[in-house]
Amino acid sequence: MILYSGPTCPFSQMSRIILNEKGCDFRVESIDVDGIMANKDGIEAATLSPYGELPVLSERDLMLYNVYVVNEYIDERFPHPQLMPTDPVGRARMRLFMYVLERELFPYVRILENRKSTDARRELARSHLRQNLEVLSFRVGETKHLLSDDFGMVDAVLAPILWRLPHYGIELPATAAKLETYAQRLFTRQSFIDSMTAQERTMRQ
Ligand SMILES: N[C@@H](CCC(=O)N[C@@H](CS)C(=O)NCC(=O)O)C(=O)O
Repeated sequence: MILYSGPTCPFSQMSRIILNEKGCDFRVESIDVDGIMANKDGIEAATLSPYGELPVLSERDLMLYNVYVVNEYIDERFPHPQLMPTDPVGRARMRLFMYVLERELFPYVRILENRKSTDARRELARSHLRQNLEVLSFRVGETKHLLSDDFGMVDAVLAPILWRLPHYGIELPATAAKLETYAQRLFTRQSFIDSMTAQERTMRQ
């Protein structure tokens, strides 16, 4: 199994975390989408998926793109530990929550990740992301992780975004203290530590 991954791409890090949680056999191929567009073997992100986006997961003749499709495939292919809830209601709730994150956080993360974004767009993205994270903070605290005590798919989605906040120039307001505590818990998880590239490690000193 090969994960084509951007060395600073938060979406790729989500899949790296999931793979580490599973302890399965995989290889990470690093590709810089914004810069040289190819890795040392000349593999270009644009040729891996129709949208030229990372992450992409390859296993034999299967090529998967879109971080949610990739993550759910890994979760089903390697069932232990299970990162989606076992019951249909729990699974639907988690998918709904992840859809909300896709709508409320991902567009701003993409703007901040895009080296071509203007300063004005970045500033607006920072402001929206900060506000939406503050709202999210009200959902944190009743359980050890976001939706339950167990670490789940939604936690793997949030961890790379929360890790990048200082790098994005975002400081959480005091009202989001619960989110900060939750973030620190995620950062000490072994699958998260092992998922980090050298560049990602320098995003928080
Ligand atoms: N919604 C995408 C997000 C992936 C994404 O935007 N990745 C960025 C790198 S962090 C990318 O590939 N950007 C290149 C581009 O948009 O052309 C997914 O589901 O996988």
